[in-house]
Amino acid sequence: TEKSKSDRIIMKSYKMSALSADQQRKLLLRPIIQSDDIMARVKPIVEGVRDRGDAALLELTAKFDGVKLDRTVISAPFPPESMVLDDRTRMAIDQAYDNIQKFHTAQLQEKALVVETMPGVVCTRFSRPIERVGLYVPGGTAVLPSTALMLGIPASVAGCSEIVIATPPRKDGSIVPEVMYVAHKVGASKVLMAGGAQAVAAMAYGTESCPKVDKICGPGNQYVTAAKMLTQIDSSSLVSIDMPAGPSELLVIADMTSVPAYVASDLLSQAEHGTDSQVVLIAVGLTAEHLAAIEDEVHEQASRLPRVDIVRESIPKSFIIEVSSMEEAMKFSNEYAPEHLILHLEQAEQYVAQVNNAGSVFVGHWSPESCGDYASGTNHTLPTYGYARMYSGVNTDTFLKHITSQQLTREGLDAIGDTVMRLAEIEGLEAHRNAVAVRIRDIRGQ
Ligand code: HSO
Ligand code: ZN
Repeated sequence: TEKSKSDRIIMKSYKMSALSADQQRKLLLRPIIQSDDIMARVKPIVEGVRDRGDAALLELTAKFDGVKLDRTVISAPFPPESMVLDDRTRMAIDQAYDNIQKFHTAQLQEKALVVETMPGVVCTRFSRPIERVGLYVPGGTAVLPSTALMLGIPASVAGCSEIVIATPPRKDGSIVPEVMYVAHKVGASKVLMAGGAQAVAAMAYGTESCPKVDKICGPGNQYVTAAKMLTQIDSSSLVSIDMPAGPSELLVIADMTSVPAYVASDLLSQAEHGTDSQVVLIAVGLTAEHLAAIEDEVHEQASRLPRVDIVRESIPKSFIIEVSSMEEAMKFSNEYAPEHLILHLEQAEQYVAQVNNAGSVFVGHWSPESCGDYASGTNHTLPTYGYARMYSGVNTDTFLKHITSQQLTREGLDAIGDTVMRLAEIEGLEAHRNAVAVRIRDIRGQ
């Protein structure tokens, strides 16, 4: 209605000192991501693809994406005409690619770790790529080549031999050229033209034309997330996933040195992702005028956005908390464990040491989240929903396993033997003890 169109776009606002412990705890919660209802709808889709492969996949793509395809997969080498881009687009993708590749290559620890724990007892750890990986690139209204970069680059840097990129086709049955170009650059072997739970199922179980993968990574809606969780717990698929994904979120900590227009622009950049996006502003010792200036900027900038309808829903669900010290701000932020944390602070870099839980941190007034979303080098596939407490974002290690090895010399075994035999005895595992004892007898000539 006309009225709602002119309504002020405003975040909820609290003062920390006025909130009870219980109210504070409620503000840390996110909306529920996995309802039983969604699981119940996803299960038959996953089972259909598992049991009937490509045929089921084609039916589901017709049903959900409204396009009748005659095949499910495009295999490399991808036709040049599928990735035609204008120069500005290609140059932007190339620069982002180079930065992301630099940062993810630096994460590779190519040399094995070798530690002699006791004389004659050498333990090593070395890494190997996960052979076959499936990368989910969401489609829908938005074009998301950035997600293809953020998943495809670490997979290629890690050395995965089969990279499958799944993304829903457009109405004309084609895949957006930007995603095809990235698929080509990262050395993907296949592009699966499917989205949703059905794409996840195809990669988890394999179909006639889609290879079965060992790990599935990437963000997605609730159906995609539900399918990832379902296939992961099904031992017959033998597949793992990167992390549980929920709606995007951002927490900004701002003090009096912050620029209202910058703060507002950052909040909105995250709020435009979806109606369920979460944005939080922690205002540290701001005057009423400064806070009002930020709120005005939020309203004015939001009103001019093409995605204002999304922001109109996400911003009123978001909130501001006024605190009087950085200590309070950091405490709340660490408890909230945001996917993204922006420090709009004087000497912001001093506070990085106090960050314990966050997916990725943006330090100072000149570091908008958008740079990390697209091109600076860090990954944008990050833990949401408070999972930043225990998960890392996607990184090169996501696509590797670490294998350990050990080699003992005769002297090494002699030195450690009694310890192992005693521990085996305590556990009542005689065969374990014996594996050492038969050798020790020879060494010690008993
Ligand atoms: N902010 C998103 C990533 C993204 N932004 C993709 C733009 N494109 C992850 O939370
Ligand atoms: Zn973003």
